[in-house]
Amino acid sequence: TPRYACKVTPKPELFENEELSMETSALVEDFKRYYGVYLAQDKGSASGHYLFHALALTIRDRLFSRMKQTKHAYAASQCKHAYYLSMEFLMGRAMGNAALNLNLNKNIAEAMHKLGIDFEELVQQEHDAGLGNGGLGRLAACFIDSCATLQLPVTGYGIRYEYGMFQQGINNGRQIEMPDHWLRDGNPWELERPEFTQRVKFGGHTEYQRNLDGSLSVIWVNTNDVLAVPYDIPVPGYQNGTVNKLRLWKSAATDEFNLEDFNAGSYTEAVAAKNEAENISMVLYPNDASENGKELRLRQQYFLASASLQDILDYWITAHGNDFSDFANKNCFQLNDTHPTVAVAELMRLLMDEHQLDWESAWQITSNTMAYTNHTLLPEALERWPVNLFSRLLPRILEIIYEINARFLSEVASHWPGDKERLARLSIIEEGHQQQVRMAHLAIVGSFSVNGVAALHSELLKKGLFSDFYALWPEKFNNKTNGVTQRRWMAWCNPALSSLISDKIGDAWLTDLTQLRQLEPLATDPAFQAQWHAAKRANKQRLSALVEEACGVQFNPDALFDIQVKRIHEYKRQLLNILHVIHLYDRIKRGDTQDMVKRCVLFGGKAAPGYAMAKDIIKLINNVANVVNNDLDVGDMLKVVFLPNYQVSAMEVICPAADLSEQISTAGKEASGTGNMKFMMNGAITIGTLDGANIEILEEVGDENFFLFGLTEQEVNDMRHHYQPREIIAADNDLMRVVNLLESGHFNQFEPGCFDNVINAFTSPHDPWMTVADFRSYIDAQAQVDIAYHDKKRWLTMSILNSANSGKFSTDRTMTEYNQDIWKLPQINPSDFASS
Ligand code: 4GP
Repeated sequence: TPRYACKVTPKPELFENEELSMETSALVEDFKRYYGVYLAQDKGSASGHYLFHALALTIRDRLFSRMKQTKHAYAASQCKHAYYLSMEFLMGRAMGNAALNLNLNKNIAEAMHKLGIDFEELVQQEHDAGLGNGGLGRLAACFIDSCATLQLPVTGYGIRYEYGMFQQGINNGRQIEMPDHWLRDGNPWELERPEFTQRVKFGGHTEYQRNLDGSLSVIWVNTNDVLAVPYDIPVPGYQNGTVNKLRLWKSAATDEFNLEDFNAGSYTEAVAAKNEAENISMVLYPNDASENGKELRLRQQYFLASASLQDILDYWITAHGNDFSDFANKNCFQLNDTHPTVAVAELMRLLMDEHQLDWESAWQITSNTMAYTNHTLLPEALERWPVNLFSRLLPRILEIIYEINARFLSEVASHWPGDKERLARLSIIEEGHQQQVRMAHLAIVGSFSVNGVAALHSELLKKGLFSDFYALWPEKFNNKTNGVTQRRWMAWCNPALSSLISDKIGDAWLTDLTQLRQLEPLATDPAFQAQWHAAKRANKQRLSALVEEACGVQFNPDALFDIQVKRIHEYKRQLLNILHVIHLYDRIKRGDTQDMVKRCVLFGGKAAPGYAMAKDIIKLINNVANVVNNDLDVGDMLKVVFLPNYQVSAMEVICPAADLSEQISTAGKEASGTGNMKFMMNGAITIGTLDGANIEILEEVGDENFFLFGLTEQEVNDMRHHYQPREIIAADNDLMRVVNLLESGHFNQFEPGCFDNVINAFTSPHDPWMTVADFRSYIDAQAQVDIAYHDKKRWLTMSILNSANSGKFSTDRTMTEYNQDIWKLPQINPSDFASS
């Protein structure tokens, strides 16, 4: 799999003959010490691995010293703190971002140059931290970046998976999965904190115990405990002295061996049994927006919730003893989807069983500190756990969930007397041949805030999925439209465009993205357009080089770069995109190329290993690409690639180079999208449906700067009942030709039948994604794209206006809203607190 390159500015030539500043000299000295002493290397060896580590350790010192100061400031101010609990943090690479946020970019490039080393190459040595699947995990990473930049006391809690998201290879057009042992070469950014190790219980049973005062308390006994060892990763704010913390838990076995085995002389077997404990943090489940119904996954969820809450309570107790009266005023937990929701019951357990609070006080605290974010409406992603699994793995937690449910249902019954059906619909426990715990219900009942991730999505939650809860507690529901951090997604990954922008409007946009609006008057300025075009073209060349290296296909930087990168999922409709590609191919073969522009179409994304249809779609894309790219009639009118192993560092090269951003999900299915925002910021124009945050992008940029097509969410639902794709195909000659090509086996001449499943799916009246219904309007919108791209000036105006109007989509705005409406944290500047 290729390593994705990302350019670093400024170029070393700038520093010839300059005196080294103090900062740069210190970097040189530290680097030499790490390289020569700590890593014991000499000049001759110069392996990239050691050079990278020496620089990482040099930077890390500067991060950790600020992290200490930040921690001290939070403690001294006794301020409220929020915790972002998430099973995924898709961080990507850290070095470039750290250099930028510490304002050391220039000094490091200079120091490395002095030593004859290329900073850019070192940056590319770093392995992506792929501890997430896609949108939800990358969002968490952008959130903590913005919180640090806003100087908000927020800590991330997650799992330190030994194996992150798998590495994707392509073999004969099909996805193959390879393990991602990202820690193999060591992770210089983390610091192990064994002194904060926690114990997490599993299994066993509960017993009642009479206390000295005659009251009863519950003890959870005979458990198989697992240790949770924390590793801290610094999260630097943008040039502001704040460095927050991401704490990731690794599981470890306790030293208690199975004594029977041990005494029977089975020492080795007893030691080997420790594996079960260590497995908990072994691997990230590679499914996005779909069910992970395995026991190990529930273990992971409880492991994260329990270790994190115990850690936070320990910290509280150090300062306040067993007095929890102010706890809810000083702490807030944001649950990233239902994955960490078992925290609701776990906090109850800890407060009651470990710290002797009564139910009412514990519930007061829990229900005033938990807040839940939903990230998808797809029914297959709604987590449910079998009651019998829960009772075997977490018996005490299940008892508490039952009690929460009983109290909740009595509230429902008094609100809607006699409404048995509603009671069944709302219950945390789903009845049926196998009882299940509905995690979303537990999350809503236990939280004071419930939010969706874009305006449409939050409305659909209220109208559909959670309508009964909305009727009961309308005040809990709110929207927080997603964003992305412009530090990584513009400043770092697109230096060409960023320096052009900063030259014109200054660099305040780095912490206030709405400043980009100042570019609006320049949108039609010919000189500015020429510079914009030059920056975009350089980025397109950079991507072309990557494509050539990874796929052996040449992208012409003057062609339209048409890009769809995201997880492969039927609702995202990569299929619709490839149908358009086939249509273009068919037109070229017919000689109908009037008004057609040269296009380079790039797909990228991983399919969940068990998702057969998504894997077939990857195969189809590759087969079509193979035919198109090797057809002499097509030439460079059309090129198609599937770029393997799409990941954060790949997007850093891709989004600055995009002209057209494909956001073409079936309306009502994409909760928000965040790739759409990265593309917009970097001056790509969206072709998209009225779905998720596309709607808000369209609002910001105006319909003359957006290619809109497709059914609305309402229309999709109305049409469902009388959907006849075969009739639509028969009535549309272009579509008919596309389907004929597919059915005739044109793209699978030596693999007969290999696309039957795909063809059957999209031609079925039951196709939930209604691909055929949107074909005509998509093709027409694409024709408009061609017309616009022919007119270079018009296209550049649109491109500049997209970037200029992307201010809303910074996570700085998103986090400010979470803070104002949910967390209510003060901003803390570490330099206001003397450090010790
Ligand atoms: C994703 C949604 O599919 C995407 O629309 C959204 O932008 C992102 O969350 C962040 O909110 N959902 C998931 C998931 O990744 O696993 O449910």
